[in-house]
Amino acid sequence: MTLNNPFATSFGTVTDKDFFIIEVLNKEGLRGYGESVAFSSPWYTEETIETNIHMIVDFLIPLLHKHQLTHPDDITSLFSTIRGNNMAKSSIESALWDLYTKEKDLPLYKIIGGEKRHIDVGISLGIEKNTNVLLQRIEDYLSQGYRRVKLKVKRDHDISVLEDVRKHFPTIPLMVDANSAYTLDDLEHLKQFDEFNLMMREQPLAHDDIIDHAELQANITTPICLDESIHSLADVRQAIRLGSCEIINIKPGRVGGISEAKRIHDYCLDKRIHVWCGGMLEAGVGRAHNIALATLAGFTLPGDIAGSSHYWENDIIYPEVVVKDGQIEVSDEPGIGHQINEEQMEKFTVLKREFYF
Ligand code: OSB
Ligand code: MG
Repeated sequence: MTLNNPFATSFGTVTDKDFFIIEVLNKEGLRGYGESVAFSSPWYTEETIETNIHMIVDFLIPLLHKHQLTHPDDITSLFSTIRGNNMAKSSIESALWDLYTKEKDLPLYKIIGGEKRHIDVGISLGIEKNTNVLLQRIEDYLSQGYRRVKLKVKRDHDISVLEDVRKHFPTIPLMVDANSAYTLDDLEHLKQFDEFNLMMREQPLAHDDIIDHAELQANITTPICLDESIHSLADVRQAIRLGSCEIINIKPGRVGGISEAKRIHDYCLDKRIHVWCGGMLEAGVGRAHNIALATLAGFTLPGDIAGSSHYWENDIIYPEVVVKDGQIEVSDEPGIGHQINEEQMEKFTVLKREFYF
């Protein structure tokens, strides 16, 4: 599907997004849906669409064939014999959560213990060539009510952008995401970000680091938020213990699914660590899972969960996700609370594979 707004990060630009949907059917004909959030190339993590398909077909489905599952929470440990590949795991796990909650005839958000009926959302804006374009886009999203603005930054495209943005918007809730663009050699440069009253700075250093982040955090006042570095609750525990960050961006795809995302949420709530739900430019299925997750009480900060129309001309779900006054109203329908738009799905489908149990 082609993005309405091509998305540029410190690594490159996403214009078209390939992805796949897992559909699980039970004997009664109920269907659950999950979305892989892997990209076509391994710029964000090592996973890709193709590696996901390989993992699912050759390892994860055979595991499911061998074991009888009783609850979606059991999937994390069932899949733990396969190392990593969390996005592949999550696409199946989240589909089974949707099916399980539809079988119970209850919304996913209620079954996982969510409370909020409305969730706060922010907008994540890619790198723009021209600051005036960026300022205009910020203005647009603020006027639609989005509750905070996240800017992508990279070397040579950071301090001057922040100066311009703060000149025009001195008090808006603002944060930056570097997608690992810096190293500790940039420490003196990185200290300058503290002047802009940012809510947080997301993943400034290497995608697989928590040690250097701890050193950086000790030298700056703005909270660090980890994204790429966090793949599990174990990673969160270590990062918190080391002081590598003060905030966690939770993405179900990156941590292997809804269950692990909830475990991280529960741990952080207990430790009074703020969390929020990140995004992966999902289509409607993945977005609906993120919305359900973000209803949990510990999601205290606005998520990267924009409305369908920010991403797509036509989403693959109905109703589409709508943002009103910076909030999304959570559906009370069973499962993920949105139906599949079969016509849209069909239009974008290039390959289907079926597996029998
Ligand atoms: O780093 O949070 C990120 C999109 C794709 C991959 C990584 C990231 C992002 C975003 C956009 O920031 C979030 C969204 O609007 O889905
Ligand atoms: Mg990020």
